Amino acid sequence: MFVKLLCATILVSLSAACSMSTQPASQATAELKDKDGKAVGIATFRESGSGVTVNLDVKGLTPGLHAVHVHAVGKCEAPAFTSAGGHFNPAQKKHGHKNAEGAHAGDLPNMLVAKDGTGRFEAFTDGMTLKPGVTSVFDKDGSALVIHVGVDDYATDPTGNAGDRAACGIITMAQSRM
Ligand SMILES: [Cu+2]
Repeated sequence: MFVKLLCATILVSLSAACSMSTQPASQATAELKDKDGKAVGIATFRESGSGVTVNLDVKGLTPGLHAVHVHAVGKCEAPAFTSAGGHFNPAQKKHGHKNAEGAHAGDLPNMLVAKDGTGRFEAFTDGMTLKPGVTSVFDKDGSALVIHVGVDDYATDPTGNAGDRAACGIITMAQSRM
């Protein structure tokens, strides 16, 4: 019985490896950590024909509204996370959905964190892709999901006046699930 189970496990891993090498990514994740290196949640990215749906599930953050962006570099060096660069902006636009010259591809809606420090979020964007291309988050230096201490005003270029960076996670291709 044990041997049979083991074989099944190996088969599953092999088929996952095979499909990864032949299919473009349709799903990605980012493990979010705060400035102390504590895990504070996960971001999931799912690509469909028309865009990418971003889901966040977080804990241990301060209650209230927080800006959420995809930043241009897949590097999260605590405590300031400035290593993640500015907002992901392959189209060279200005910041914010209320900005006439906006928005950055990485601009996402604010997320509400409840009194207990948890928050959930779902947003859809057609500004970025997971598959290769000019708007792919998997460009040469990768990309990161950043949650800010403050609120995005959706207008102030280039940051949305969202304050320091509270959490950061490198966007990583997920193993495809069959
Ligand atoms: Cu940001």
